[in-house]
Amino acid sequence: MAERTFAIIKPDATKRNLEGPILSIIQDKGLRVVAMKKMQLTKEQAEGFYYVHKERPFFGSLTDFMTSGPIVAMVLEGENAVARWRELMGATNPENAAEGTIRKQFAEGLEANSVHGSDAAETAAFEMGYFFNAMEITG
Ligand code: 3AN
Repeated sequence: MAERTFAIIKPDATKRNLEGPILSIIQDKGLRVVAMKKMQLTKEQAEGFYYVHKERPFFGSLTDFMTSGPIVAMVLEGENAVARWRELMGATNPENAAEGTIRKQFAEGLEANSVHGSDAAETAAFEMGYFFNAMEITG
C-alpha cells in the first residue's frame, strides 16, 4: 500500500553538504519526495517536534543540536514508506547500524545521526502536519 512518511536531513548532514547523497539513496530506492523544504528551526519549534521525548535526559541537548544548523524536512511516499525509510536510515546508534544504511555511512554519533524518520503511521501524520500544510504536499 502506498504510504507517506516524514523525514529530516539533520544539521550534521547539511553542514557536510550531504543532502545530495542522502536524496540519491531515497530516490534510488524508489521513494518519492512529495514535499521538501530547507529551514532553520527555533528552539521552540524543535521542542514541539520532539515533545514525546521531553522527559528524556537528552531532550535539551537534542533540541540544541537540531537548531545548530539548517535541516531539510521532507515527506516521502512509496510502498510501506514508514518501514522502508527506517530500514534505509539504519539503527539510531550508528555503531549498531547495518552496512549500507545512511547512518552507518554518514552519522557522526547517537545524537548527530544525520537523518530522522517517523516510527509509525500515526507519528508520520503528526510530523507531516507539524512541518507542511496540505498545499505544500504534491500529489
Ligand atoms: P530514531 O530517530 O531512531 O527514531 P528516537 O526517536 O528514539 O530515535 O530518538 C530521537 C532522536 O534523539 C535520535 N534520532 C537521536 O538523535 C536522539 N537520541 C536518542 N537516544 C539518545 C541518547 N540516548 N542520547 C542522545 N541522543 C539520543
